[in-house]
Amino acid sequence: MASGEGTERWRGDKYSVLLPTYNERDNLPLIVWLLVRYFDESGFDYEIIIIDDGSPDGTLEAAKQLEQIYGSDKILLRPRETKLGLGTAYIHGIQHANGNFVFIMDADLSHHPKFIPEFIKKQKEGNYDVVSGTRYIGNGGVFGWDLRRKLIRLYRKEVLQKLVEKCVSKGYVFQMEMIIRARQLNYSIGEVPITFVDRVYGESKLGGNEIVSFLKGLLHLFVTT
Ligand SMILES: Nc1nc2c(ncn2[C@@H]2O[C@H](COP(=O)(O)OP(=O)(O)OP(=O)(O)O)[C@@H](O)[C@H]2O)c(=O)[nH]1
Ligand SMILES: *[C@@H]1O[C@H](CO)[C@@H](O)[C@H](O)[C@H]1NC(C)=O
Repeated sequence: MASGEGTERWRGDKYSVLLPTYNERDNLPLIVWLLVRYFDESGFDYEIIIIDDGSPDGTLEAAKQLEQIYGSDKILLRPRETKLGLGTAYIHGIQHANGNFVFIMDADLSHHPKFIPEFIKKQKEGNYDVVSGTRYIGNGGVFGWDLRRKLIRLYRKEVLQKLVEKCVSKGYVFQMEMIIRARQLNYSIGEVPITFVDRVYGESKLGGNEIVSFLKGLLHLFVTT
């Protein structure tokens, strides 16, 4: 976690989190609450860009409530009319990103925002272009990327822009293609070892304490807004 001094040193960096959503009404408040919590603790400047593609479950309405709660400087809604796919959702999101760094993660709670500060720390350690979550740390220069799984990633914005232009795949293959192309283009890539569990609500990802804390946080919001 950044100390006051560290925060001072890195003033000027801003992190845009891209959250593409399709039918994530139930997950979105929790993921946003966790993101806000970890960013606020670490003291880094951030914004969360929600790209909803006309979800029939009312995700956008939930997102509007979150914008009310956390402020339109923190929660940016950049919806589209129809489901146009994950790849173009990222392109759309980047166009609206004010940060010089961009986090990509799913809103479906398959990624835990608690790793965010570690990604930021790792990026600064090696001045990396990309930081990727990895299940194993390779030795002897062998990268331990787990290509079968979707991961949180942190990109320099201009690097992400170049990569998305080059990628042709759809869906979550797109996320794999991005890291493969990053490697081909010789971008520097840092790794953060992350513990893997399927979903936040799964066996061990989000502990009971965190759920309780989330519910308390929600209650507090209802009382104070
Ligand atoms: N904006 C937008 N978000 C999407 C779309 N498809 C999936 N998402 C979101 O992207 C994240 C990854 O979801 P997945 O369901 O794994 O999407 P996918 O990787 O395209 O895989 P499938 O949809 O299962 O084929 C989640 O936060 C989804 O809500 C889309 O077409 N548009
Ligand atoms: C990346 O580095 C390798 C090895 O140094 C080199 O052969 C290759 O041309 C480089 N690729 C690009 C796109 O610069």
